[in-house]
Amino acid sequence: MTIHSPPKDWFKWPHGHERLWIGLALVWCLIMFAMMPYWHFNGKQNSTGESYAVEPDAFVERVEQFTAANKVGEDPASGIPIVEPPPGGDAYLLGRMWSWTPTLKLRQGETYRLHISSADLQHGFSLQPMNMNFQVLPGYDHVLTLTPTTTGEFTIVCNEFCGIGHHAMIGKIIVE
Ligand SMILES: [Cu+2]
Repeated sequence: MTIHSPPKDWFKWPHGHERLWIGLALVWCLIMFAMMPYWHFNGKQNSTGESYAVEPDAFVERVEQFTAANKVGEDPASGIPIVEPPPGGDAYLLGRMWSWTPTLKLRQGETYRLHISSADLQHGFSLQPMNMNFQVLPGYDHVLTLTPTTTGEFTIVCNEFCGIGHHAMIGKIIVE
């Protein structure tokens, strides 16, 4: 079998419907591109972009201190502490293979500064059913300014594949 190279004049400029579809795809790309800055300034569920460098061990220590100071209970099934941060104050959430800790108990209408980081590798914070998604990286304390507007139980799933227990990496935020 021989491989033949295409004839020298193989390229034909798009024409007719082909041109139309390329044009539509290009316009759609530009709309999507413009939406990125638009949502940054007008979206209601955006990150404020506030983040700080932190050693993973130091963050784990902060989470432990926060948990010890504000613990109100424990999940009977998982043993994960339930923590109620002071209204209007700082809350901490740690992602690690393969859990989210602690379970946070928040109050509707109060604004919290939620510090999120990872103890090991990259995880994804995905709050359901709100579908809010943020990257969780070791070495970065990512601060989200959060004001719960609805009460109920919200599930945190990890949306970055992080190993064999990834599917079981489920956390909880309770809003009362
Ligand atoms: Cu994960």
